Amino acid sequence: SVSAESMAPSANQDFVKLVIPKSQAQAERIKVSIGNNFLFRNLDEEQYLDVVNAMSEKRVPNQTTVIEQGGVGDYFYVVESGTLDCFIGETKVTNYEAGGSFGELALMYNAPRAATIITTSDSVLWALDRITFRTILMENTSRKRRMYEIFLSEVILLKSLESYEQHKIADALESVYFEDGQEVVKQGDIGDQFYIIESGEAIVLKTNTDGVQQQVNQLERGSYFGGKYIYIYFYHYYITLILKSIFFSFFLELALLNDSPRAATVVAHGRLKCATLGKKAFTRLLGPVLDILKRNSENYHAVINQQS
Ligand code: 1OR
Repeated sequence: SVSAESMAPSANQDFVKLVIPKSQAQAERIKVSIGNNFLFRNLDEEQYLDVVNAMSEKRVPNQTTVIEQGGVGDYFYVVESGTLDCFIGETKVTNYEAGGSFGELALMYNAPRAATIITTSDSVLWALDRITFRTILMENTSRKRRMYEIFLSEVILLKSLESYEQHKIADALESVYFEDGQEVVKQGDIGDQFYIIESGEAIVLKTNTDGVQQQVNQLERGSYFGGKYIYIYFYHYYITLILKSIFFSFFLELALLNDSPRAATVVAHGRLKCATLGKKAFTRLLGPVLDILKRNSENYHAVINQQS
């Protein structure tokens, strides 16, 4: 059964809250499913409750089309369990698993569905209706995407990405601030954050085996670090151009995906603002991006040239 209650009179829209009754167990499962999803960050208690109330559970067998490209947007979906593939035309562009979400674009822009989404195993989804999505989740999402849009299109590593892929990264970013002299990452620490400089400068310091600390690089807006030391590999003088082009993909891969301690210290030089990404999101979002970059050799050279 579905009931509806009017929203507080203070709101100047005719938003009628949708309340689909749920068991404690269902509410708990929703909490887990959206726990790692960036679109649900920063909701206050009431908004969170409104979202949970409005969600409906959809059990979808394997090989079911959940969204059809060109169709009308009705729901936004969060994956509780199962797996799905996303196709644009005949081409598979991405896939989803527990914690993932899709179907926001048609709701945000009143546009036809941009892709087809099909289950590749029996799945449990939570569907959020268009009105609740627009009323509660959209503002934050589009604000963040707008805020980072220009910035991400300037970051050399991310330049060649489709704007939708940049938007997914924007969803996951958080801004952090550092004062002059403050350490952002420390050599030897095991860290799990990746940083892109939004404004300000940072200095990269490396302590050699004799214990002498030296400045090895200076970073500015658009530079990135903490993704396991991309710059170390490019910066080192003994990596010749030839070596670079042969081993570039290896270095990049290694730089992004290994788990070694921080290879250098990065210190704020003046006030520093960074956009940061946790390791899980980093690997999930930028791991696949590597494949795209690898296919794009022009961009490879751009990256190499910028770093050397
Ligand atoms: P929607 O409401 O349009 C289809 O319904 C959903 O597929 C869409 O929202 C997104 O949530 C999801 N471009 C557009 N939509 C995508 C893409 C995508 N990937 C997933 N969806 N890509 C850009 C291709 C030029 C693929 C990026 C990897």
